[in-house]
Amino acid sequence: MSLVEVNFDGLIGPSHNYAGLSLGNLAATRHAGDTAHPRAAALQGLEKMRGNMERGLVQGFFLPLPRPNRAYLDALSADASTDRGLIAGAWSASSMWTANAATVSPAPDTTDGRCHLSVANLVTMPHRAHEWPDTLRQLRLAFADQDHFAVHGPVPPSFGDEGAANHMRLCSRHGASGVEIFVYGRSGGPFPARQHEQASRIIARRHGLSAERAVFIEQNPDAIAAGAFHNDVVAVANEQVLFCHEQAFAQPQAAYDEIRQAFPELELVEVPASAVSLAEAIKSYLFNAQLLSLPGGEMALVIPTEAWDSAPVRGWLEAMLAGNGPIRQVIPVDVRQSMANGGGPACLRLRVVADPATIDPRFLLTSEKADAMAEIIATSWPEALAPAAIGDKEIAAQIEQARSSLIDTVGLTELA
Ligand code: SUG
Repeated sequence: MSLVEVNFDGLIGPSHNYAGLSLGNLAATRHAGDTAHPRAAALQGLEKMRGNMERGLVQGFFLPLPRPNRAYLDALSADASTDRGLIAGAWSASSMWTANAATVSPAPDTTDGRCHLSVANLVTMPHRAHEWPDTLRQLRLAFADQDHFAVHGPVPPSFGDEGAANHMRLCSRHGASGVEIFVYGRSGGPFPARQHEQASRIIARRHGLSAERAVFIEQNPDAIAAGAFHNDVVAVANEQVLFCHEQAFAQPQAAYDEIRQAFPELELVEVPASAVSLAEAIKSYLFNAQLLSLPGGEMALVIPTEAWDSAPVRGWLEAMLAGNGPIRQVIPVDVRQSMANGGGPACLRLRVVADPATIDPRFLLTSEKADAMAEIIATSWPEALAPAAIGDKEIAAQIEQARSSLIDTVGLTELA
């Protein structure tokens, strides 16, 4: 059996919009009220997937969840007088950010030798707290093979869990056993701390990670206050490399020491605030990058174009590439529609280390499937969606029809 990293990107749904629902997510707040472009958004996301597939990596995807979420609207007893924010929450396409779908512990790390996935409860933000039941349905389909996978329900509330966005894994290579780093926040700052320490500890226990394989680190409260609402806005890891901002963790030196004790091969690539300020790191989303091991063995950093366009970030990246560090390539991608809601290349993907043959093939991308999806998106995703249109019956019907065409195309009729 050959274990490889498979990135599951969330296909950006036809209801993608800018409602400004996420307090503490500065990009989303800045773009609140803008007209969104769901078609362009989905095509941008699909191009990112296609790019990684063409680099020789196995690429998976998850479908957009049913939106508007009619059961949720019913539960809210929503009517014409209902708060616009609640209605927008039922329309949210936020499941596109699959780094928040689940936390994944690959088989080599767990006591029972299976890959464990826990769906994230996302309890902190109302518009995201109703994602998990439909996300869980997809996880249970994609990873139905119980010889290889164990799919868990959410951590009980009120311990907030936002999934892989607050989890990193260090290993010599993806198929080898690793050390998992759980990053949590403490409440008390101006913005919510979305990942509760107890949620992280519950996940480590239920996934069967032994004490030496799990490290718990507090996120820097200043980073949360500056807009790093998830750890993956200021840090990313791949194999032996941890790439992070010097202000990512509450006590950086103690954090590095603890990580190094659990994983002595650690290669730390730390960006100093003197080169890229915390504010610039968060604005440019330098760290919300996919740090990938390419089939040839090189490591590449897939960054948003916003990061490449930032003078201090570009300066730092060029110096890094000229040096002899472990990251040998930088690949900018255009995911501007998602970025405007605070979702960069890393937010859009969930990493699962597994043998692709054990995954339901309907969730794996091929170039034929990508072409067929692009066709559906180009013909049925709304070209534009303004906040005033949220709640409109005809647009709701168009969005539902668009999703159902996609379901037919990929043959995932269980999700209809
Ligand atoms: O939860 N934005 C998402 C962005 C999630 C990014 N994910 C990672 N960092 N892994 C969030 O804040 C904006 C929705 C709105 O305002 O309509 C939103 O939900």
